[in-house]
Amino acid sequence: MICAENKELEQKAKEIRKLTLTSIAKVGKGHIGGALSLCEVMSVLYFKQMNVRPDDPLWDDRDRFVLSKGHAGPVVYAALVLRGFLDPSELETMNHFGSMLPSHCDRKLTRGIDMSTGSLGQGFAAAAGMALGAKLDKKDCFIYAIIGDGESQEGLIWETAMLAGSRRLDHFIAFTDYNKMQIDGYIGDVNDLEPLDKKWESFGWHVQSIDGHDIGAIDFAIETARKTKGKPSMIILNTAKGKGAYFAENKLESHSMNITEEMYVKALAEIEGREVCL
Ligand SMILES: Cc1ncc(C[n+]2csc(CCOP(=O)(O)OP(=O)(O)O)c2C)c(N)n1
Repeated sequence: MICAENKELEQKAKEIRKLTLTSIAKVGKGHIGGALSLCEVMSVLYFKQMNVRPDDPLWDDRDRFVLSKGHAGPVVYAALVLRGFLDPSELETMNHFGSMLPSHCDRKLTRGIDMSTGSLGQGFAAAAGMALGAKLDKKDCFIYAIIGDGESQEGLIWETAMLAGSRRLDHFIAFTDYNKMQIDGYIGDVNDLEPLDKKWESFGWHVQSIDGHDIGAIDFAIETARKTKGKPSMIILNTAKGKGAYFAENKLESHSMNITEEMYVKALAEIEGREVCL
């Protein structure tokens, strides 16, 4: 039973990966690396854990989701399309002038987006505000947020960590996309975060560190976080930047790169498990 459910979520993650790759490849360039590292967590959130209503995206009691590393917007759009918030044809307009799907998330433009993000650190702070507001209103909803490891070099992340810990925001569940790379280098070379788990613990958070591409581990970690009382939760997702696309996986240059038709066709075939002759 549990295995069958995980298989379905793995399939959804694959669909999210394909749509993310396709939408960025159609534009010809974009932040592919930090989007592809998130396909599994987006699958578990949007197809199991999050209490949302595609036909009523502003429903007051919904769980909220904030992609604080807003440059990975395409992976959220892929999940929103598959979950029924957006029409698939809208993806074809992504990042074009006048599109409702800009490269970075914008809550005023896109159905299902709870916060505009792109200036690193700010989305996370806004998400903590949502969690505090929900607590004051005695609402039972959960607030989910994803931050990057490069983003974790921002001071605002740690101001927010301090606030959420001291206010014991136990309906605030955050993830760090720990792909060990940022825009211009390896995290360890630019400004090392280690020991990352101990840092979050010292700010009063419940911390779990897992394989960020393991659907079962992600699901179990969220279940554990939801049951944890009196502390916000940080789930450190150990991921590979560019996961699943041969030209991007674990490559520094995948942060934002050009994608040719040939690269796209080959990568899509690999994700689908097909042979391709070019
Ligand atoms: C406040 C701010 N400073 C700098 C940037 C430029 N910037 C965009 S993405 C990025 C690196 C982010 O790295 P990370 O959070 O690890 O994202 P990932 O590698 O997972 O895509 C930077 C510095 C920004 N968007 N906002």
